[in-house]
Amino acid sequence: MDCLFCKIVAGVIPARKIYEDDQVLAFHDIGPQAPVHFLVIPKRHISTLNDLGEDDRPLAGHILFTAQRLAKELGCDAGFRVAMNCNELGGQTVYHIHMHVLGQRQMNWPPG
Ligand code: D5M
Repeated sequence: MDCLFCKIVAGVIPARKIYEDDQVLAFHDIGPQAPVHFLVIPKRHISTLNDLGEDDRPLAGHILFTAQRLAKELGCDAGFRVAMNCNELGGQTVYHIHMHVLGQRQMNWPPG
């Protein structure tokens, strides 16, 4: 198992978990870029957003709604940002898809 986030799912590497169910896991980002910064990942290994298939539509929706619910629970009612980086040009560094959720500071546009 070479994937860092698969190791977090398996409990081999610790993480500050926020939520998990049979399909997804949410945990705090190790290098937070905002007062609230967590990641929502599928438990199943999917390398990049380009590897999501048609059959993954329910999973993609579940990731998004998990992000929305947890953002609210962590006090980001006033606003937050979600981001998914895809491949090197998109700024992806961990090749197991993850939705970033950032909140409790003013976000700017465009992102870097
Ligand atoms: O984002 C990858 C993100 O993963 C980045 O914000 C750091 C985070 N990260 C890396 N290792 C860990 C561990 N061990 N725990 C929690 N968070 C972690 P990307 O979109 O691929 O650039």
